[in-house]
Amino acid sequence: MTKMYINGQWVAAASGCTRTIINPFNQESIAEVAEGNETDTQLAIDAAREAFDKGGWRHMPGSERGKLVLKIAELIERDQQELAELETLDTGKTMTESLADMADIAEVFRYYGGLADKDGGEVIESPIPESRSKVVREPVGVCGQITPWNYPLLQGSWKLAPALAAGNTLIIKPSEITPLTTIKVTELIEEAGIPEGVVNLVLGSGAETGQILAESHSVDLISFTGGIETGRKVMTAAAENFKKIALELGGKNPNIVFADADFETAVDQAMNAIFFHAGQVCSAGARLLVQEELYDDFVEALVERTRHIKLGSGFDDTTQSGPLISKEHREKVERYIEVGVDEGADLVVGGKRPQAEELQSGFFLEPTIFTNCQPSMRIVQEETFGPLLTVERFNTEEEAVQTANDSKYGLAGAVWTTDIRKAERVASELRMGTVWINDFHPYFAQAPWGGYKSSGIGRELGKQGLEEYTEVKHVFENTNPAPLNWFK
Ligand code: TXE
Repeated sequence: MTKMYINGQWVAAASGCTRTIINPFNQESIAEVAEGNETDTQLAIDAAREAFDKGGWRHMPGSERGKLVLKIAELIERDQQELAELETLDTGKTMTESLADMADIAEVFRYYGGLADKDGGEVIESPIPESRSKVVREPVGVCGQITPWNYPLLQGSWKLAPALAAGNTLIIKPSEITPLTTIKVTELIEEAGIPEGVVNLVLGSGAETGQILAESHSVDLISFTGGIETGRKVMTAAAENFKKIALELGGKNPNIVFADADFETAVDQAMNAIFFHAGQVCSAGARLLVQEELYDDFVEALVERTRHIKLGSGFDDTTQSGPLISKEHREKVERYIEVGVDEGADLVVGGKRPQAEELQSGFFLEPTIFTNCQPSMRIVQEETFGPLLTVERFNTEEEAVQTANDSKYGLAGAVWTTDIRKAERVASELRMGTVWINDFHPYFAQAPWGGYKSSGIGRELGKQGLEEYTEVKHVFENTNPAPLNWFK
C-alpha cells in the first residue's frame, strides 16, 4: 500500500482507509493508496508550519537550497523511464507524451534550482537623509498545493520547484485519480535530502483534504490547478485568512487561422492543438477559427486526418491518443456532444465511443469535430476538456480578434499567418496569458504561464512563478537615529 509522507515519515491514513487507483486504458487496479482525511491533512499542515517557523529551511542560503532542488532534477532524470511508465499507467497518455513531460519536469527543477540564489534584493533610494532602504523577497510560508489529473507531475513540478527554491514549506495534494508520480517524486525529494517537514504529501479527495488546505489559517498560500467551479471554492475558502492564491483554471483557447497561413503546417498543428492527450489539456486549441476563404479546404483536411487517429494503449508505439481519464469524465464530454448536436452545430466526424474490441474496457471516445459553430454555443464557450473541436468562420481580422476574445477564459491562443505585422497586431489584442504565433502549445520553464479573466490568478513558471512564492519586505534603517520631539 502506498503511503503519505508527513514530517519525514511514510504513513498510512489515520483512518486506515485506502483508495484503489485504476488504469483508464483497461480499468484494472494499478495501486492501493492511503486515503487521507482531515486528521492527516492537519498533521501535514502542522509539520509544514513547524518546519517553516523553526527556520532551518528558510534561512538556508539560496545557493544550498538550489543545490538540493538541482539534485531533485538529477534524480528525476535518472528515474525518468519509471516515472513516465507510472504516468502512462495512471493517465492513459502515450509514453511519448509522458517521457516529454518528465524531460520538462527535470528542466523545471533545474531552472528554479538555478534561480534560488539569484535574487539578493535591492537597495532603493530613500528620500530620508541618513537612512538606508532595502527591498528583499522572503518565502511566503506554508504553501498548500493542489494538482489536477491531466498533467499530474508536470503541474506538481510547477508548484514544488519554485516553492522550494524560495524557501517555503509545503503540503502537496495530487488529484485522487492520479497520485502515483507525485508519490514517486516525493521519494526522490526525500532521497535528495530535503529536510523533514519541508515537503509533505497528503493523498485523498479534494472535497476533504484539498478543502482543508484551502481553509486552514496555518496555510499562507494556496496554489490550485483544476476546474473553474473547484477554483471558486478554493478562492472562497482562501478568504478565511486572506491567504495568497494562485489559480490556473483552464481555458477555451482560440486557434486563429488566416487564409494566408502555411496550410499544411496549420492543419497539422491544429490537430495537435486539440487532440494531444485526448484534449485533456488546459491550453488545448479546442476552438478553431478559420478565415472564410480557407474554411472548406481546411475543414476537409482536418476531418480526413481525424478519421485516422489511432487510439490505443499509451504503451503501444503506434498509439496517437489514449483514453479519457475516467468514466465520469467521458460521460461529461459525451454530454457536450449531445449539447452540440442540440445547438445545431454539424457533427462531421467522431462523436461516439470507438467500436474496436480492444478499446472496450478503456474510457475511449472518438476524436470529434463540430463545424459551423457559433460563438454563442455552449460547446464553443465552455471547457469540454476532451477530444472535441469546434470550428467557426470569420471574415476580417477585427472579427477574428473580437470572436476570440468573446470568452470568459483567457489562458492561451494562437494565430497563423505569414503576415507578421498582422500576427503581432492580433497577438497584442488577444486578452490571454500566452499567445503563440505560427505555433501551438510551446511552454517552458523560462516563460510565465497563466490566465487572464476566469482562467485564473497569478503565474507559474518563469521568474514570475518564483515571485508568487515570495513576500516583498521593505527594511528601512535610520543610520543616525535622534528624538523627533513631536510629543515633548
Ligand atoms: O477537477 P477539479 P475535476 C477542468 C476540466 C474538467 C473540470 C473538472 O474542464 O472537466 O475541470 O475536473 C481537488 N477544495 N480541469 O472535477 O475538481 C481535486 O482533488 C480543494 C482543468 O476532476 O478541479 C484535484 O486535486 N481542492 C484543469 C484538483 O482539485 C479540491 C485540469 C482538481 O480537481 C476540491 C483538470 C475542493 N473543494 C480539470 N475539490 C486545468 N486547469 O488544466 C476538488 N479538489
